[in-house]
Amino acid sequence: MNEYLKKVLNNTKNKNMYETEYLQAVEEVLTSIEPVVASHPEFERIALLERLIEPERIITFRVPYVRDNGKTEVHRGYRVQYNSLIGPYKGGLRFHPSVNQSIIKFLGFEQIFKNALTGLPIGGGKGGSDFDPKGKSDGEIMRFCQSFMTELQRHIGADIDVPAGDIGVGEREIGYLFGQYKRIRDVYEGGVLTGKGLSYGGSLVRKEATGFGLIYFMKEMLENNNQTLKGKTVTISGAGNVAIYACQKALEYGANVVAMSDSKGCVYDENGIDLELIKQIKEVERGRISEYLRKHPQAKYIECKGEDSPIWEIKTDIALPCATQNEVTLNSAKKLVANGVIAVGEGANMPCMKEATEYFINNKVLLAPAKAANAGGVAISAVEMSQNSMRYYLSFEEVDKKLGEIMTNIFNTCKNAAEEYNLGNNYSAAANIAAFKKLSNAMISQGIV
Ligand code: NDP
Ligand code: 2IT
Repeated sequence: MNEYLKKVLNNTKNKNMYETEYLQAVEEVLTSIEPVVASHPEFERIALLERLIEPERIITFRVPYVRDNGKTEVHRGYRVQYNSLIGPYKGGLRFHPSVNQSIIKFLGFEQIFKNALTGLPIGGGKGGSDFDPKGKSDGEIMRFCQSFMTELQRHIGADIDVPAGDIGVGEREIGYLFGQYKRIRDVYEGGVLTGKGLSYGGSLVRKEATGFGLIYFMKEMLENNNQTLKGKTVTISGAGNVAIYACQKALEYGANVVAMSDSKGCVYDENGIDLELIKQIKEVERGRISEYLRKHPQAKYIECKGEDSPIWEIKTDIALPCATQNEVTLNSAKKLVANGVIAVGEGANMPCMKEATEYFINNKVLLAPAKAANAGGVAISAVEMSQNSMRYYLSFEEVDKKLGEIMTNIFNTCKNAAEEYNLGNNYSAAANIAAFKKLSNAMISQGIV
């Protein structure tokens, strides 16, 4: 490895010794941008990498709220305002008990590159809390969101930092967060949050955007390699926002989705997944995916045990990890390859462990990297922001067309970088390089800040 890269990586490791997810994300990027860094020795003098890696600001705060039973719980809130080079900090909020500073920093770091790839004016940020929304009443969710926003509101704004959803944060939570922001700041500022409900400033297609975008990217990648989605078997982990709309678009293109999952287990339905039932269970009832069997008793439910998710043992042409980070282990990658997988599309952020990514690439599996393939969500968030600025709404068809164009552009950006740097089908490295080149140009133009 290039000496400067080695030095930066070692320093980052020493400074953030316990932040494993964060170090994983940084190492993955630093390793893949070597050809660019090696040809720009001047980067070292201006500490370009050190400045890109160090978040502009990390905010943590206390979030107390009262449970229905009268007891008070205290959680930790985070917002990492990572990088504002090319636009206001932009990225989701995650509510999940596993949330810690390492996870928010890894997500924020990835977001800078992803947002750069969209071609839209958005910087990178991420936030959230170790609060677990599961099993909480609407009242508890509302009080938690209000308490969270009471602190967060002083740090955000339509031209400063624009949060949105992620795991555990969907339209319901964004509604409560928006209401509290408006109440405290006494202003209607539509562009301060995205993923809003359609009745108060949300954009059509934002809900579907990440999942649809993933499939648009996958379609481009397959077609470029003389394949199509039609007739392909697909397995999708997760049954949340990304997974559901990836499933919907894959079905529209004639694929056969046979399995989906949640954090407790997966359902395998040879006859094809009944997506309307999944939506009913997950979006309406907020229940467990095992409920699927109440209507389709012939389907199989396989419980999650240990580190390897059972969904990756199912034979498939295309695997779409859409749940969470590091959900595809090397073992799982080996099973998928042994079963003949031809393509993997990362709907989640960093879903494949480092060794799994390498295994796919070495075995000629087409891998659609998260920073590129799941960028449709944040891209349509940016389109929501611009509609809010214009005080105007675009139609479903207009936004969907825009999404399709953005995903095609992102794919072409990756493909061109892969060609320029002789990376074959390693679109992961190509995405990192393309985003890094844009960011480093902006950094040089803006001086030492
Ligand atoms: P949701 O909360 O809507 O759904 C998450 C799904 O993944 C659920 O089915 C959940 O299971 C499962 N899951 C979550 N955490 C774990 C875990 N630790 N182990 C196993 N399963 C888990 O989130 P989203 O669909 O919005 O997000 C999914 C992924 O996509 C995340 O990585 C997110 O960062 C990424 N992403 C999201 C975007 C968006 O616009 N929402 C945009 C780009 C990326 P259960 O129901 O049991 O909790
Ligand atoms: O990871 C992501 O890109 C998101 N959770 C969406 C962020 C956004 O601002 O829409």
